[in-house]
Amino acid sequence: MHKPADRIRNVALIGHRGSGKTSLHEALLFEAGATNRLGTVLDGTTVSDSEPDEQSRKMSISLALSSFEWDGRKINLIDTPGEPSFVADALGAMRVCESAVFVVNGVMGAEVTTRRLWARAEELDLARMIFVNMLDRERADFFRTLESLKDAFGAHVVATEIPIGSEHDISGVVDLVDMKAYSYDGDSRENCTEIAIPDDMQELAEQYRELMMDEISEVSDSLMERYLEGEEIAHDEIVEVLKDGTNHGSLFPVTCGVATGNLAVNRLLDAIVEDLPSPVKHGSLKLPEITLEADESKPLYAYVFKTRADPFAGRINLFRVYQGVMRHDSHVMNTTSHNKERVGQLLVFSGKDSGHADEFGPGDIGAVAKLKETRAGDWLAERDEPISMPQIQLPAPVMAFAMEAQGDEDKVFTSLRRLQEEDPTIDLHRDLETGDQIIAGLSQMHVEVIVDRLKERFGAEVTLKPPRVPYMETIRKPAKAHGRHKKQSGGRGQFGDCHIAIEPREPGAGFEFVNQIKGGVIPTSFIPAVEKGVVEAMAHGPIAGCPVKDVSVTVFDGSFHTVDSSEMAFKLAGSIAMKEAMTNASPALLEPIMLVTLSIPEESVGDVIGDLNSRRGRPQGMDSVGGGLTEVKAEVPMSEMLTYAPDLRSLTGGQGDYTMEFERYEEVPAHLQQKIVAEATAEEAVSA
Ligand SMILES: Nc1nc2c(ncn2[C@@H]2O[C@H](COP(=O)(O)OP(=O)(O)OP(=O)(O)O)[C@@H](O)[C@H]2O)c(=O)[nH]1
Ligand SMILES: [Mg+2]
Repeated sequence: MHKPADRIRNVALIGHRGSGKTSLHEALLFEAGATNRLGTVLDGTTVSDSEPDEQSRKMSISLALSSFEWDGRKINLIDTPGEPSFVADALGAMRVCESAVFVVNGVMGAEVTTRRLWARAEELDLARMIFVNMLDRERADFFRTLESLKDAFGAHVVATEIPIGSEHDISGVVDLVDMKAYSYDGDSRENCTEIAIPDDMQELAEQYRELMMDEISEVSDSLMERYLEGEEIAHDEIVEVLKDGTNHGSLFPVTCGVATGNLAVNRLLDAIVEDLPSPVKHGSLKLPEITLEADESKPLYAYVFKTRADPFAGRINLFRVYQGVMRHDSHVMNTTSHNKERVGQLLVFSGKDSGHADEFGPGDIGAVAKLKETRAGDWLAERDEPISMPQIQLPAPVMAFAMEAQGDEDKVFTSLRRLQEEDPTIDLHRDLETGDQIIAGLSQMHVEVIVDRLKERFGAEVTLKPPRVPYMETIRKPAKAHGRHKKQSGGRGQFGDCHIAIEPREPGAGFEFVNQIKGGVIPTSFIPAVEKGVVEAMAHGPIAGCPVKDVSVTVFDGSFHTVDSSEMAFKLAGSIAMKEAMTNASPALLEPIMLVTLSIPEESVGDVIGDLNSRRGRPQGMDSVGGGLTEVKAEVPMSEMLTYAPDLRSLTGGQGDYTMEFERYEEVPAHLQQKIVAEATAEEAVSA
């Protein structure tokens, strides 16, 4: 039997790198009785950082699902990585959950990844709660963190509890709904005792309860009136309105505690089942082709959101059932590959182990092993009918390395392709000019993790060459051009003729092709050929031969010949026109700018910033984060950061650490353009 949909909670743990998601996941499992000991990230003994590289790097790399029962509900809890290189998994998890618990470091407040992912959660319409973690740390401050959360996410962020004590002396929490206090002793499952609100906290608690009531009354007109008139509001009504506001994204309750100390984690568990929506409550999924309801009597539709490549167990696919029931020993259709798949064993992950399940009902999340042609992004359904999920926008893999396979090349490439199924932000391709095999990811670390996994899991090895900067080109003003391809040398001639107008688009808007041909001056069947020619010309910009982006191209006139016109001729005409148009459109060379986040000892801040300045870096702010460390953020062109790791090491006596991610493209300063053009031309000469 499966769990009824209204008894399910699908929850993603989201937040900045190192905010304590994995530790909280561990504590929630322990508290719910799904495990019997509290593993730690430091010892590499948590349930969700189960991969060897996650344990050695002390960070999450892939999402991890755990399913367990609490208070008669089934909670599917997904731990996600905070490191931006692995954001695909955080977004994948958010896509299939109704709600997210944002885990925030009580020293650092609302950090950059937390803010970014909050915006994505908003787009996906997720119910959200916040857990302010690490309150036992030096310089942690719940109230300052709360302010930073309100600054970042607005007034509807509302504390429903406040901590008792701070830093090393944190001992419990006051519940502002019930006005009850709880004290914690040790980290065992029975560590929580109800106590009287400490005298010296009475006033603070009253004050924060009032702030909470102000916000809660905002979302209910009937409650607002009585609240303003000074009427006592019944406890149940507060709870109901809080739940409703959270479900509809008009309230974001903030709770707090210490994940590694299992402090107040039991209360978060209660809040998850009580305040966060079930799949039924959250409503149906409206897709362009069909609306899916959490109804078990309707045909099955399940969405695969994660594929894991295991060298021994084969492929494991994680899916979310949106409608109907997924049964073991059954057959389903993959609506993308149009294959019939046999569903053998269904898997459920709970704590350290996985077990078998007979079926997963609507709203539930589960796993299946050994499907042949199914991977993340596919739908499994009863019938092979077209169905799509709105695409999640993923960052582009800009950090590209040429690589060389060591030993068995076939093994390297099949293994790489399997890792690519796990992570859609990896790009593998061959550089057509140099013939190099390229592997690209979101950061150097991202690519290194893939190369390590290749070796660890599949025993396949590659060496990386130094990365190359993916320069691009664009245009700054509109231009028109005429392209004509005509050949009449015996036999059948060739004739293609088109007029195009091009204009710049917003940065990041991409390529657009508009057909404004009237009266059939170019037959419709040849228009795609013109576009093809245009696209081919855009592969090599007029300045340095780099790909061209963010351009709108309109074909508005032309002519044809009934006998001599062909696709090839129109393609050439399109290409000729585009080359000329780009030259006249004030072309510009663009370089990728990276957002670099450094964590360095306070005493080396001056040296590091001086060095960043010499790399054309622009500091964006810094924060001291405790432990004698300062976090510095800066925007720096990628070309200046290719071999940064050893330099940072020597600037900081080995103490510094950094991550970087792609931010945007910017024009290369004029005085540097020449050098880049010269290098690009030299490279072309070598490979030619
Ligand atoms: N003092 C203290 N340390 C904590 C707490 N929660 C987590 N930590 C520590 O902080 C570090 C990061 O914790 P993780 O649980 O790995 O954080 P995460 O959010 O999963 O990190 P990523 O997966 O890299 O995004 C680890 O060393 C934890 O032991 C806490 O409440 N108090
Ligand atoms: Mg983690």
